[in-house]
Amino acid sequence: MSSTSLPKKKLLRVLQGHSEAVPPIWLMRQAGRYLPEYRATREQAGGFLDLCYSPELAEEVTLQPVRRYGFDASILFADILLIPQALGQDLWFETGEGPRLTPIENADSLSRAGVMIHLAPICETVARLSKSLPEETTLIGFAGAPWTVASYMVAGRGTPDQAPARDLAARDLAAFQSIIDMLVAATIDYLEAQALAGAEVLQLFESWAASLEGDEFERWCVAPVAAIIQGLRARGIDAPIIAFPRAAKTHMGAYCAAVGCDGLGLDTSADIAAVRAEVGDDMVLQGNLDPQILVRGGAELETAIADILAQIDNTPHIFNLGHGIVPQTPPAHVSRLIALIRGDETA
Ligand code: 1CP
Repeated sequence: MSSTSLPKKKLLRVLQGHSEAVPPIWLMRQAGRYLPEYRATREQAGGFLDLCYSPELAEEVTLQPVRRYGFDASILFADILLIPQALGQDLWFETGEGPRLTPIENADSLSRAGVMIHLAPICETVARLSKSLPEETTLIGFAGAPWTVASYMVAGRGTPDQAPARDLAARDLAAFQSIIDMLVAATIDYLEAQALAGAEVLQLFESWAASLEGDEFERWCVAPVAAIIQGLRARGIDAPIIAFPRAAKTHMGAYCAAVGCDGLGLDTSADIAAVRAEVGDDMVLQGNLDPQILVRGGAELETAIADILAQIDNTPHIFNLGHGIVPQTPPAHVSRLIALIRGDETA
């Protein structure tokens, strides 16, 4: 890939296929409970969903980690489960337990009619951020990939193995397909709106890719993500798109070619050099430091970072974790991580 004028933002340069001596860095869930200022704003909002739907407060928590650490990117503060709620499914968060939805078995009770009205506050957060972020910081919008989102819609909660969704897909393929189709259409509208509001990069989170293999992986993980990316391109949205099929048991070269992503997120189990050999020189990779090593810090953190930097070796790569940062992470370890990446030995 080449371009006549290189983007000013480091993350966007890398997403055009350029390697950088010091890779750009951001962390999944970089706004979150490990930061005292996040906990304070969440308290002020009243609840997690109130925080997501308040453009002013969601903007504030998105900016907090950028202010504190100077990350190269910020990710919109929202959640992958806002789409089911926008489609008409009940969603709430049980304190200390996570999301709950009233389980569904088909798309009969869902409607696309109000989706973009419901999600308008999220697009307003994006618009505010595109004005308030520092000029070197890239704004990332996101959505969940349909299989992952549907797994919560069918089970009504997070599950270790996504058995309820796998079971529905096996029992009543047409019913499950109707939920996936609804999600594909709504996600294209939603990501298009985020891009038009100012999101410069889009990421699709497929957190539960590991529960499907073979034809089922093709049908429920590959085809819907390919359809979303194609749909966005057909509408003229040219923002780079990062797909993150966490722990997928598939050939990554084939996955990238089939979905048409510009970047690929790697979970903690991935071997960067082996994936690079599979996907070729142009695909941008992202990840994959173990969030638990960031919790422990010390010499182990230094070794793990040096190891990743050695494997990146002049290829287009975005430094990140292999999954979201956990609430137990000491904020000082994040400062240390950034100093080590950027070679600032005084930190
Ligand atoms: O404050 C709190 O207690 C809520 C914790 C929290 C946060 C900070 C949740 C609940 N969601 C979020 C924000 C969030 N979620 C972001 C914001 C941007 C950032 O990264 O800083 C993003 C991108 C997500 C995406 C998300 N939500 C995913 C995909 C990534 C992943 O972690 O695998 C998933 C699976 C969810 C669902 C969800 N939302 C929240 C929780 C605890 C969960 C997981 C529930 C489960 O599986 O049991």
